[in-house]
Amino acid sequence: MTSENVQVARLGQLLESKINNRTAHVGIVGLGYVGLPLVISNWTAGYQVSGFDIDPIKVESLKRGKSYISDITNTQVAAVAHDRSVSFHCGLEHVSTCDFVIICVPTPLKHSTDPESSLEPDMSILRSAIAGISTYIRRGQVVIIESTSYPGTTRREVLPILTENSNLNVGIDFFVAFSPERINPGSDSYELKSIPKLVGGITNECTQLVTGYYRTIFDQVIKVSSPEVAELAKLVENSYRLVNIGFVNELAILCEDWGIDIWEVIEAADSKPFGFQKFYPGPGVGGHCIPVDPLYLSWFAKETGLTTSLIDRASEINRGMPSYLIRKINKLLDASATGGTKRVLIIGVTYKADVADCRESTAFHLIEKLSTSGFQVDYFDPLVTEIILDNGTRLVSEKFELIDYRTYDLVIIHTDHSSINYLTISERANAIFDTRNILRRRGIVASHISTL
Ligand code: SAJ
Repeated sequence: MTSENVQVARLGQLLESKINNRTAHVGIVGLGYVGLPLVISNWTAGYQVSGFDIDPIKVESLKRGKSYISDITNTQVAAVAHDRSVSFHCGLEHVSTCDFVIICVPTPLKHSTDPESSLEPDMSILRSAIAGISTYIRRGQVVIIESTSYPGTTRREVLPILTENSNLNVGIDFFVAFSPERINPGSDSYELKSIPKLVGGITNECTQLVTGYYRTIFDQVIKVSSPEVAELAKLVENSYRLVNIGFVNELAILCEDWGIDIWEVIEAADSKPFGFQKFYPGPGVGGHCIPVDPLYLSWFAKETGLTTSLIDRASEINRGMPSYLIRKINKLLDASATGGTKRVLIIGVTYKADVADCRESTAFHLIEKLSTSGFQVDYFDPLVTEIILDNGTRLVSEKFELIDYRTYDLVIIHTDHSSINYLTISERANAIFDTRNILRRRGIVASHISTL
């Protein structure tokens, strides 16, 4: 064996022993909906854990045992925060004491107030986090990227930053891999550890070490041949959803003209026991993943002189749904033409049912478009007490029991939270536009209720 191989073997053995006897020190950079559950998973597995976040409010909240993630309880955070083996930091200097450093920072799109404009990746947060840790990276460490990004990010964006200041050789002195997050917000059907974990290392040694580590956290770890495969697999998972949601949204618009019930069509197609997964039309696509990640793939294709016409068109259809809803709402209200300012009540403003998360929620685009069209807009959401629109307007949720439905020309169901009393709404509202078909799914059908 060459001296290099001996060195790698020794480093690998040292890390493997730290994994096996749980003496490894795991650093998690970015304590959001991905990083915070990982802090808890690593603590549960018995590791020493350091959490790092640039937001001092988050760090202080965690130190006080308080959660800011809807899927993580205060009890879970308190158990972790009061344990001597866990610490939370704003600065990154402690990274040098970690054996594993997992990067879970956001990779959003560049902000645009126009929901129908084309968007580009915003890599600034990831680049800044990597530059930050590169100061403290040392021999023998393992760096894992979990932040979603386009193929080649780990190899061509992250690795050069890590090596330029450290003179370390990847796969020899330190190890780097990509492993996509697969968090499922608001879902209790899949516990984090039960969701299979993909791992693609820069070298085989990188893949081996990271796989061995994740096997102490996740039930199933799947090795792939490169970081690019792991990066692209994540984008494929979410592009699959974006395209199929775009497909049913387009169908909903066509079925409106054809006078065919799209909801019945979907259930009929779903009677096929194989080769079909149902998606539902809606007010558009929100959340941190589905409207965002596929555009990293679309952008990467364009950067390489190629196109992803399906993703682009699906994204365009989904982003156009709020405008389509406005046209539909105008038709519904013209039908009940009464003078004066039209008042509408939005039910549910989060991006999907039963999560207190408004990121990329189409409710905001809908409210802004309604307001600029002269409507008086109120909202009710049991999980969100107030919202701030892009233009700075602050809205406070109505109290369900105090809503006077007679004063609204139209009630629009945007998010179908399961806790809402839809029967009360259906009995008291003058007219309802149910973009989720939740009323019919609850057996509530009436002439004053319309849907997509
Ligand atoms: N939506 C529709 N019609 C559908 C499904 C979703 O309009 O048939 C809308 C939702 O209302 C929401 C958006 O699309 O606004 C995204 O919904 P989602 O069900 O995909 O939920 P997310 O964004 O929380 O997606 C996450 C993803 N998880 C990861 O990326 C790690 C996704 O891969 C999961 O499949 C999804 O959770 C899930 O199944 O809950």
